[in-house]
Amino acid sequence: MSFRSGFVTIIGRPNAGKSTLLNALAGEKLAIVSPKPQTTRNRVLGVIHVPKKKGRPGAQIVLIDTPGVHRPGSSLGRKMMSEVREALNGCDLALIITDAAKKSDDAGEFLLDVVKGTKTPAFLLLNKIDLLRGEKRQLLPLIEKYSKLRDFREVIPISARKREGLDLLLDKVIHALPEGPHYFPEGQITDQPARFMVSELIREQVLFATSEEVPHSTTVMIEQFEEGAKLTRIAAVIYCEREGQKRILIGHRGEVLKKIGTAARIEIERMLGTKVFLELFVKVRQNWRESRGFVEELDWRRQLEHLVTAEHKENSG
Ligand SMILES: Nc1nc2c(ncn2[C@@H]2O[C@H](COP(=O)(O)OP(=O)(O)O)[C@@H](O)[C@H]2O)c(=O)[nH]1
Ligand SMILES: [Mg+2]
Repeated sequence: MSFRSGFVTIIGRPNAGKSTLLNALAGEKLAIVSPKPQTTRNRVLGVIHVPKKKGRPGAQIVLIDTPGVHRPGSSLGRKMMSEVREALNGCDLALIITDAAKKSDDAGEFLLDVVKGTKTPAFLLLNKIDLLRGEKRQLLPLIEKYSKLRDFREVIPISARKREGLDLLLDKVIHALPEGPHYFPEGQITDQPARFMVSELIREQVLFATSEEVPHSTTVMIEQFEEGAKLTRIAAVIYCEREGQKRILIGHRGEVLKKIGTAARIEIERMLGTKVFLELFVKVRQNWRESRGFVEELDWRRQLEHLVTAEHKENSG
């Protein structure tokens, strides 16, 4: 049996458990997870290296976690949905994931359209079965609804959080993949730069510490990132859209910001394996979500381009 590899996109509504599944399969925290919809704003890539075993070839699965599928209402939303379409086009397999424990499955026309509209081979994953308490019959209407839209190669009940059904899923995914090369070197598990993952870990703590419109109105930009052998110095700006939100983020006597900073620092230290000195600032940038230029600036792929161009200028000037 020869080596299998391919790109596998995880698609679903906000909160279905896409990022939880990515982290569970990758065995590492690559994407931040929260109970709030639209936690994931960018495409997140996780590389899973699967050793060969009896009856199964070795494989490399390049998993792509996407922002939840929703009807976009802003520049940020449009950017998120174009990330979804881009990830879906040209991948080898799509994992359509739904929250099977939700009373009314509001799949959203938008998701159904996306599912219907692609010819990419797909699995249907019924997630959160740990919440069903054995009442698997509840799954039948869901399966019926989705099966009307298109053919699914497999329908697999899972619990991403409790890691149920994931071995079976992994086996099925590998068998659905074509023979292929190692796309990434052994040992590489993501394409996200540490700098970006740091900004995500800070944003995750903002999501936990705030509510209502504040999480959606917030974004994080890293201003300083100096990695030393023992200590990493990081300065980051949390952008929000209004003065009132800034007051909430800072809190009485700076308590909220302090809590965010401490919790984020612990997570960042765990990821980087060094001590971290973290400085956080809060700034207002009105309607940043509507600003195409700013939304583009937040994209780490764009930021990388800037870094490369700046270095190039320095070297040549
Ligand atoms: N009970 C249960 N909760 C889950 C499961 N998978 C995800 N969740 C929770 O659902 C919420 C949304 O998860 P997340 O991965 O951020 O969803 P995403 O928006 O699709 O990426 C989080 O609170 C998760 O802990 C599961 O299998 N069982
Ligand atoms: Mg997510």
